[in-house]
Formats: sequence, structure tokens, C-alpha cells
Amino acid sequence: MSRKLIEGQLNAQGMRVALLVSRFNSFLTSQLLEGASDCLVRHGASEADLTVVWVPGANEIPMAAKAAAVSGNYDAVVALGAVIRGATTHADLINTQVSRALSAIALESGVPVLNGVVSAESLEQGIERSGTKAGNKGWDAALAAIEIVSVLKQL
Ligand code: INI
Repeated sequence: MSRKLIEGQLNAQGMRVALLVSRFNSFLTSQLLEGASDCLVRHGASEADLTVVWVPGANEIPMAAKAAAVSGNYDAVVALGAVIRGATTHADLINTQVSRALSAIALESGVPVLNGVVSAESLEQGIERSGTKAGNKGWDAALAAIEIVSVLKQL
């Protein structure tokens, strides 16, 4: 008997996604938003099925993520933020709290919540991860959203 295999299809057609974006470091997060939207649309999502939600900072992303996840309106929630370590004393705390909260919301709600929050040591590193030489973490999170939504549909 052959093994059963479940793997994600990278097709975002009909996928409804909430894109949560923090205004803090918006020159970076706006690039993450462009990367995430571009990824979803290029994989078949319709612009009309994407909802962009701006929140003050990374700390506020989980609150909006919870509301979006339990609303029943979205197949996935993609969190986009940028926390620069050199710029604040509490960056580690923000990163830890946000990533734990996002995982908990996904598990509790059953709706995938993808973490596209850039955590960088410096502004330069933040720029590198927001659409320059180290790619675009927004795109990566959106692609992971497409894949996991497809996997969960098959389980
Ligand atoms: N918010 C961020 O999204 N990135 C940061 O780097 C950051 N720093 O450096 O402090 C940041 N702080 C604001 C925070 O997310 C909240 O908006 C604020 O604390 C109000 O709750």
C-alpha cells in the first residue's frame, strides 16, 4: 500500500487574507506589505479578497490578529512589522510576546496566522529583509500562508 501524501498547493485563488501592518517603521513595513500583496496576487489571489489593516506598532498586531482570526472573514492572517533591536531597549520583549501571541491565536482559532515581523539588529539589516538583498519577509510570510491554508484544507 502506498503512503498518503498531503502537501500544500501554491494556489491562492479565492483566498481571503487579512494583512496586518504596523505603522512603526512604516518605511520598512510598507515594503513588507507590497511583498506580501504581490506574492498573493501572483499566486492567484484577488486584490478584492485582501484586507489591509494598519495598527500602531508590532505590540498591537496580536490584538488585530485575534479579531481578524475569529471574525470568520479570513482564510489566513499575515502579520507584518519591523522591530529594530538597536533602536529600542524592549525589542526582544516585543519580539517574544508578539511571536508567542500570534502562535497562540492561530492554534486557538484554527486560522493560520503568519509571522512576517522582521526582527533586525540594525536598520540596515531591517532594510535587507524588507525587499532588498535578504529578500522580503512579507513575501515569505504570504507564501507560507498560501501553503498552510492548502495543507489545512486537506487534513
Ligand atoms: N514597534 C514596532 O513595531 N517596532 C519597533 O521597533 C518598536 N520599538 O522600537 O519600540 C515598536 N514599539 C512600539 C510598540 O510596538 C507599541 O506600538 C507601543 O509600545 C504601544 O503599545
